[in-house]
Amino acid sequence: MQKLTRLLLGAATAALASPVLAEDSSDPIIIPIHNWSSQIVMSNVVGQIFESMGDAVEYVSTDSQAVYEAVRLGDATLEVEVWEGAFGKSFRAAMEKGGIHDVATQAAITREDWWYPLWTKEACPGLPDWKALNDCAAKFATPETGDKGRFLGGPVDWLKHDQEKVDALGMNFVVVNAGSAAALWAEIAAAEKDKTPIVLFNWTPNFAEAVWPGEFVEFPAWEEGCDTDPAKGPLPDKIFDCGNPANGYLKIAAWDGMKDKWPAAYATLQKVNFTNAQIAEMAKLVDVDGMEPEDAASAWLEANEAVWKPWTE
Ligand code: TMO
Repeated sequence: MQKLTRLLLGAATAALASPVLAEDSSDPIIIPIHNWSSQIVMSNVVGQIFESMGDAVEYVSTDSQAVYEAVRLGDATLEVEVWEGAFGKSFRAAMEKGGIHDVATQAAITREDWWYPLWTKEACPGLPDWKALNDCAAKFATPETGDKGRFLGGPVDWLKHDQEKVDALGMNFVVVNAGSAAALWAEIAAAEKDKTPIVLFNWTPNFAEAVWPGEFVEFPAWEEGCDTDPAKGPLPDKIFDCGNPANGYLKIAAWDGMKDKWPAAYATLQKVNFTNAQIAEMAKLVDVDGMEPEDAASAWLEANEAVWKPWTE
């Protein structure tokens, strides 16, 4: 009897000394999906990792700017790809209101900006300098843009402020927004046939860099506040007189309530960390190999257990 009491006391003390994490809620973790492939595949990768831990997951198509407000309110649980260039501003604004926080910075270094496939340089030898691009604007003219050059921007929700940049720098370009990421790739592929010069929005990490060697246009370097403070950037009375960050972050964001509602999933999310090469590969599985994002995620997980299994421990 004394022995049993001692055992029970011992067990109780051990339980007190190492508090057991509460179990994850059985409610689904809501993962938002956007309109470029790496984000969709990475969301499925993280979602399938959570499912392997016994959590329920639901994917919801969400506008890539509005998502920060959705996460802040707990309507979505997390965001796996916070690109500094496109979403830094919306993320900061949501954090200031409260309810969303910065979980981790991934290893990947990101860049999003005007870009051209290398054959374009033959028509415009001063590239990548933006002034040289501007001098060649007529080479990028289309029936739609008259004697000005066409810049093919991404879908509008990526909010790249290309028109503001054209206005601030006085460029001879017209901004035309593509309806989807797939439309960007179709335009590069079409231009490739007869090596037509083309300048469009692109980013890294992405599959495109392995398919079409190319370069980013070098605008005046980004500095903090260039998008809000006329004094920042080379022109004293303009905002957006600069490029996007050339060494941008890729962060993970989460709803503040996630760590209490799904503590195990949250602990894993804190360890999720992808490199440029891994993210480019995720995009390739869909955009080059034609896989469905869900299957691409399963294939990636199967081939990379050594990478992600430790995140669940
Ligand atoms: C937001 N994106 C990565 C497509 O530039």
